[in-house]
Formats: sequence, C-alpha cells, structure tokens
Amino acid sequence: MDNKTIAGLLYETADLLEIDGQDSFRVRSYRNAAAAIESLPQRVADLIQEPKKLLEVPGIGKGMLANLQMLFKDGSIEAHTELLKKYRPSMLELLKIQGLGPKTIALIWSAYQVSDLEGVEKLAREGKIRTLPRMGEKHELKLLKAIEDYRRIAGRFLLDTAEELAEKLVEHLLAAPGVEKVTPAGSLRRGRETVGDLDILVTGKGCIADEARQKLIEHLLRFPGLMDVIAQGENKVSFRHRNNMQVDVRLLPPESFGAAMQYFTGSKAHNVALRQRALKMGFTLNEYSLAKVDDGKPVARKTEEEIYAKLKLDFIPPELRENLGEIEAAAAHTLPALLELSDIRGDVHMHTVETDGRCTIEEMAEAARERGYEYMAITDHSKNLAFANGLTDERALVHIERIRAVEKKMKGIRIFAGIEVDILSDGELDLSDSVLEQMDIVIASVHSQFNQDRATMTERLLKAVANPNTSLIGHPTGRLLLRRDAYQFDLDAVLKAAAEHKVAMELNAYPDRLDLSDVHLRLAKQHGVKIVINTDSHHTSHMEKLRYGVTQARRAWLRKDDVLNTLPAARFARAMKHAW
Ligand code: DGT
Ligand code: CA
Ligand code: CA
Ligand code: ZN
Repeated sequence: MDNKTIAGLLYETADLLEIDGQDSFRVRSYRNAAAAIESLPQRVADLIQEPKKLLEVPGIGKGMLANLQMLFKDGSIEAHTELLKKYRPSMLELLKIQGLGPKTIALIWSAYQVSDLEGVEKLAREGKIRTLPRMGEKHELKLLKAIEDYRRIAGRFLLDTAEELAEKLVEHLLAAPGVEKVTPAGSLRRGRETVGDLDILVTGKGCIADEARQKLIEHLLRFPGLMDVIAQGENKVSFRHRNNMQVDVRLLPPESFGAAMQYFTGSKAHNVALRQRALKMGFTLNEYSLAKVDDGKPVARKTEEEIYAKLKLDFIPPELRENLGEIEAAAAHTLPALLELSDIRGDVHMHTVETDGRCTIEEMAEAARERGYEYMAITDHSKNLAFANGLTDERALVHIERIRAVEKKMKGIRIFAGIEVDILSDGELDLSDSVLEQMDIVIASVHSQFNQDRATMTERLLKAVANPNTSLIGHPTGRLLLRRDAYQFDLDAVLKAAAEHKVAMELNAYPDRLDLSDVHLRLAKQHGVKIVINTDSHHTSHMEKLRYGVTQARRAWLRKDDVLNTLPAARFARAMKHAW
C-alpha cells in the first residue's frame, strides 16, 4: 500500500467522522496524519516495522500509529469500516461534489436519511434543500450545477494517475509465468488528456491453453488494490481498483496480438474509418485480424505495423489515431515527423523556495542538468500572488542577482533568469517595466479573477500579449483538468495577436493542466504561434512530467520546429525576445 492510498483512506475517515458529528479534535487528527503521510519521503509500508520512527513524524501519535498498524494487519481502519457501515459508501461520492462538505452532507442525512448522489439531486430538484438551516435557493441551484459538473467528469482520471496504475499492473502481470508482453491500449496509449478506463492487453504462452489461462487469471486477481471483479470471461477480466478506476484486461494469443493492439488502442472513430478503408480494399478488419473478404484468410495480425502496411498506410503513431486526417496523411505519406521528448533542450518555468516552490535555485538547476538539459529558467511568482509570497520589484531584482550568481558558478547548464508575472485584472503586468526588462524570460499568467466576462478577459489577455516584455503566456486557458473549466475568452483573437507580436504560448505539461490542450495547440499552429513546453515545477521531482506535454504536442501534430525550447540556448534566448 503506498502513501497516497493510506492518506486517501485517512482523509476519507476524517470526512466520515465529521459527517458523524464527532469532535473536531478527532477529525483534525486524521487530516493531519493524512497530510503528513502524503508528504512523507519514506514509505509508511517500510516504516511500519519501526514504530519509533513513525511516531517521530509530526501528526502521527500513538492512536494513529495503532490505526496504521491495524491497516497493515487487516487491510482496513476500524473507524472507516464502521462509519461506512453506518452511512454507506455512496457518502464518499457525495464528498466529491464541489461545495458539498461533510457539514452539509450531515445536515441532509439527519433531515432526510439520504446519502447518495441521485437522492440528493432529487431533493434539490424538489426544493427540499433550500428549507434546511443555513441553506437557500442559491445553494440549491449551485448544488445542482455542481452535480452536473461532477457527472461530466466523474469516472475520468488524469493521465499520470492512469499511467501509474497501468505500470503497476504491467509489472504484476509480467511476473506471471507464460506472459511475454503486457501493453496498455485505449486512451492511455493514445495519450488522451484524461482516461476513462484502462485497457490492458496480455499475450504469451500463458494465454493459450485453458489451464495456463486459468492460472494467469488467478494471478491477476491477486493484484494488490483490486477491489471487485465486474466481469470475468475466458479471455477477459474487468475489475475495479481501489482508486475507483475500471480496468479491462484481455488475454490474447500471440499470433493475433497486433490486430488486438490496433483494435483496442482505438480510437473508435479511427477504427471505423480504418475498417472502411479495409473494406474498400477487399479486407475485413477486426480485433483478430485483417483478412480477405472472399476467403477469410488473414493477411496481417501479428503486429500493427503489418496491418497498416497491408492497408498501404504509413505507420500511424497512437497519439494521432483520432480520425482527424491521419489516415489520409498516412496514405499520402505526409504524416509529420512528430516532436520527441529528446528534442527538448530546456524547461523554463520553475519555482523555488523564494515563492511557492519547495527547492532552491541550485537544487532545481542541478536536477535540470541531471536530466541532460542545455538550459532552464527560474520563474518565480510576482507579488499579486500573495499566498505564494510573490516577488515585489525589489525582491525580484535581488532574486535575479541570485540566479545569475548560481549561473556563474554552475557548469554544464545555462540558467535563465525569469519571472512568472501575474496578468492583473486590467491586463497590466504585476511588476515594473524596468524590472521585467532585465529578465531573460517573462511568462505572463492569469492567476486571479477567472470570472471576468468574455470580452473583459479577452482584452486583458490581448493587453498582456501586446506588452513588449511578455515572452510567453503561461497556462493560457487556466483550466484545471477534472476540476476547473477554462476562463472565458476569445482564444482565436489572442492567438492572432500572439503571432503578430511573436509572443509564444505555453504548453504547461503538468498532468492536471495540459494547457494549451491538443485541440488548442493545433489552432495555435494554424496561427503560426510557437509553443514552449514547460513543467511549472515546484519541486525537482516534477520535472519528469514534461513528457506529458510532449505527448499532447504530438497529439496536436507538432514537430520539433513548432516548439521553441527545442532550440539551442542562444537562439532560444532570442526567441524569448520576440525574435523567432
Ligand atoms: P476511454 O476509456 O473513455 O478513455 O477511451 P478509450 O478509447 O480507451 O475507449 P474504450 O475503453 O471504451 O475502448 C478501448 C478501445 O476499444 C477504443 O479506443 C476502440 C476500441 N473499441 C471499443 N468499442 C468499440 C466499438 O464499438 N467499435 C470499434 N471499432 N472499436 C471499439
Ligand atoms: Ca479505455
Ligand atoms: Ca475499456
Ligand atoms: Zn502559474
């Protein structure tokens, strides 16, 4: 059991205790322990044998230690199990609704004994929420909207969450005898920004004979975290994981593995178009093979490459399989040479302890150098972001000096001095021109007043783009995947202006942002706007997230020359001063 899972259980317990009306001290003790475990560098699983060390962690006392020991012994926490018996698991889903906290849920429960989403929605529609103490019609409408939002995103997961689970499962399955290959397919393989369920394909000798297959399925069912089996057939097992994600595992014979890969990678739209092409050429295409229509003889099935080749297509990378012109391009041999992770020469959006980051300039630079980057930039926040301890003009100038000093003594990497400056509500930048002028890179970002109307927000961004100090716009739409929509503005107009002023757009690679999105990146390219892919790292461990940005760029058909941080340092520096 990993720390994240343990923390999740403790948070849930805290919420349930609060719903149960227990004293706030007890509730807090669970939340504190959860927070402590979340940011603990060592694994609780390793420390559990050394209770003394666990007790040294602030937030973990004797009582909590007993809970953790119980968790590792019986696989559950007593308070959690008991409360779930009392309130049913559907309560946990209710907690995920924006604005529906434990207090309100307790209120609804005590008035109506309703504890599930459908029930609460019905109450709200019948006007029965507004009559509760401290509630009104406004609360009720907000609640209905929140339920609607939740439904739209529920059951989808961020790319890194999906990938993490897939990697564990792949490892687990590879450990079974008779397994040669295990590959994620579906939306994860295509790199879609969020993933619905996991599709895992398994092949090898163990997938052929009945007995071996039975053994393999038994092994699969021992996967840690497997919660319940949804469906089980001869070649397929669907289960739900503890993190609520559904996983479809398919066992396939090696001779048709390529056909299965092709089919289950999708997308559905790509498959439908591909099948039409196959039919026109006298073939049928399904998850077993590409075969001749007349005699049913397979002509390709072992690898995807063979299948695309037989259909007279260049190989189509999974990221492009959305039926957005890739089949036509593959037929005409005009698929782009897509950007690769190795093309990236630097990551230029990073925070340090000077504002809300957790590492020093040196630590960030060291980590960037270890990744093999030629350059990087420190871009801390500006003062408008008060909760992040953003920089004033004075502090920004001192900070530049510090960055330049580290740059001087550090060999093997170029460190640019930059800033992530807030775009204020009227479009002005948060620091003086005389300070911004001294920066190698100015990332201008919106971090406040997301609710401006479309026209105002568009003006605000246009003004920031036109500011001669702006090098690029950070996380341009402000969305947080599965949590917050983009703010309203005319992206087309902003991109047009960006092309004119030679201001770049960021592709923020952090998996909960991926901003600009693949669709927007394509639009940016059409406008001739260049992209910079950044992680926005607040810790050295965040830097590896860059690959998620590269995946989205590939999905947008971007090449190396569409992305500025593939340039050598000197040329990149000029590009940050409007000279692309
Ligand atoms: P997701 O799970 O919503 O993130 O998206 P996918 O693309 O992983 O969709 P999923 O899991 O329903 O199915 C996996 C792949 O299987 C899908 O990308 C294409 C293929 N597939 C599923 N259903 C159909 C179908 O009815 N027709 C065709 N041609 N392919 C299908
Ligand atoms: Ca899927
Ligand atoms: Ca699926
Ligand atoms: Zn930011």
